Amino acid sequence: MTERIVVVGAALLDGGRLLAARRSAPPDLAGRWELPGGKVEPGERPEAALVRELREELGVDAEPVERIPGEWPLRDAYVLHVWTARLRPGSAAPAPLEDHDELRWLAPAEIWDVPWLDQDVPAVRETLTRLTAGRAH
Ligand code: 523
Repeated sequence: MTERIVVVGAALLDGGRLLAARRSAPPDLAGRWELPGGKVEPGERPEAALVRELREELGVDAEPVERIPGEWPLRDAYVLHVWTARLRPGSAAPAPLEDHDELRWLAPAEIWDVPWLDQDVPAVRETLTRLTAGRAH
């Protein structure tokens, strides 16, 4: 049986806006926007992977808030799990250090202004529902 590998994605929220990150690689994903994150390493808790990936990719100190229910298939044996997350006090502002070439903080009315990866769309839609319901900020 093929092993299932969880990829964690962060719906990083600040001031009622969602961070979107434009991928710079690989070529078939470059130019599309995603919830930043990456693969959970063997033995690693997914929440710890989320914090690690956000530090590596964006240079931020973040904390997971809550899991968005659901999981979405990616290529091969990967599945995407998403958490809302927020910056810890004193964190640096996010910067595109690796994997991305542009970042945007999107207000609810701007969420669909960028071409998200197809597989991220359901979680982005759910995040938007929470933002507009005032359940996340
Ligand atoms: N996705 C994806 N959406 C999404 C993420 C974070 C990842 O579709 N929000 C896909 C893209 C890749 C796979 O999941 O096919 C792994 O993501 P990647 O490359 O960001 O994971 P890393 O950073 O762990 O990968 P390495 O650079 O190989 O360490």
